[in-house]
Amino acid sequence: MSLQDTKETRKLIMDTAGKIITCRAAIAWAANSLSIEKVQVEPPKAGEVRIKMTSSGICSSDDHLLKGLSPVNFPLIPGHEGAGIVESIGKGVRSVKPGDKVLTLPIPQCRECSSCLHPKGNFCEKRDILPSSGLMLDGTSRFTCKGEKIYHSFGTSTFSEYTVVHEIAVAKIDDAAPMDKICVISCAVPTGYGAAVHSAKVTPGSTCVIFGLGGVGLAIVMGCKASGAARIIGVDINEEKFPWARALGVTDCLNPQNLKKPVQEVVMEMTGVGVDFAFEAIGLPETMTAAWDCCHLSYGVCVIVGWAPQNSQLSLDATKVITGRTLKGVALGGYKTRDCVPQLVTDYLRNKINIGPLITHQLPFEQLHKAFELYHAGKTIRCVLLF
Ligand code: PAD
Ligand code: ZN
Repeated sequence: MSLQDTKETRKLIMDTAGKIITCRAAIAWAANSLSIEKVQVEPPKAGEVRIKMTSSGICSSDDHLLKGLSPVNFPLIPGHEGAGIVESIGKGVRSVKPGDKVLTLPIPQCRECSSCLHPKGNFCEKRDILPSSGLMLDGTSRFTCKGEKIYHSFGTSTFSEYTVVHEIAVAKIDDAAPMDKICVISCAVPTGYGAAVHSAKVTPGSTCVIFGLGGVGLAIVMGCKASGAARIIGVDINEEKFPWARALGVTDCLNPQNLKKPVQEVVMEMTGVGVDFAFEAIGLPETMTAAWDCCHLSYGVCVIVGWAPQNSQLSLDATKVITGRTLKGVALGGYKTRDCVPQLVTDYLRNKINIGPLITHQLPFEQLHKAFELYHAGKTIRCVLLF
């Protein structure tokens, strides 16, 4: 059955609205223990939306939780980079209706909290990361398996045929969006492209360095290129990423493991003065420090995108903090998600952003383990699971 088929979708909505749905979902019973199970998904409560998923990307942040690198409650359903069709809505939901194409938002936009009300803030206080409860805002879960409560993750849990998400974490998107690919505009694209274009505001003619050439790092490359950067240096220990990176505009590729000096010294030598913009898209304190050390002392901007493990600390040379460089972190590109993500979809449909190169693999959901094997072997940029 094709989910793009509106008639089938309508039938499905009529059959299931208001009922508990039994469907397949991936459950992480503990760290490093993932299996596909039959789960029960409750109907949405007030302010919630139940979504029939069509696709979900595998992001390093899912892997981060699955490895137990941040505290979460298990068992949980992972996944946050999702696209789907609204199956039913709870009381009071106005921004979407059954049949709408939507993206899930790992950072919601409640439009009421201090972050949402501030012109520059996007780290909504109603998110469920840092810290994570794994529960909906009313303190309960919508998933059970074999009679046991299953926790949500990122407030999205997209590795499930059906999920329940708060209305504030759903973006209605253009009807023309291809539902087997568009999921990457739920996380990788806003995160990376936005880090360059919206957060760092990369300038024409500038020099940039990007640490980590995965889905997020390559979306940063796309943002740097679109902003007119003249030189884009890509750093990764996996040289299989280099051809993809070059195709998107990386001018110089460096593998730190093959260098005789620390990568930041090599970047300094290559540029003479340091880079205008440095990005870290790996999630390790040592590469964050290296990115900072690549920046021009007086006007370089270092943007941290990678998610470091719990309790890790950054250590910087304190004497060189006063020189004028900027260090900043950014989540989801700094975008106010419900306002901006639908526009990114429209920009893609108008050929202003190309998401094609980020999606190297698409696999049916039941091949989840193969998808993770490919990801861990460094063979994928984004592998998209299809439901
Ligand atoms: P990915 O695993 O696809 O890519 C990471 C890349 O880094 C891979 O190509 C690795 O080979 C490379 N790498 C690993 N270790 C090193 C090293 N020591 N030196 C150089 N290269 C290395 O991940 P991703 O692109 O999905 O995500 C990247 C990070 O961004 C990750 O930490 C993730 O949790 C974070 C993230 N942040 C946000 C946000 O909003 N800030 C959103 C989504 C993802
Ligand atoms: Zn993500």
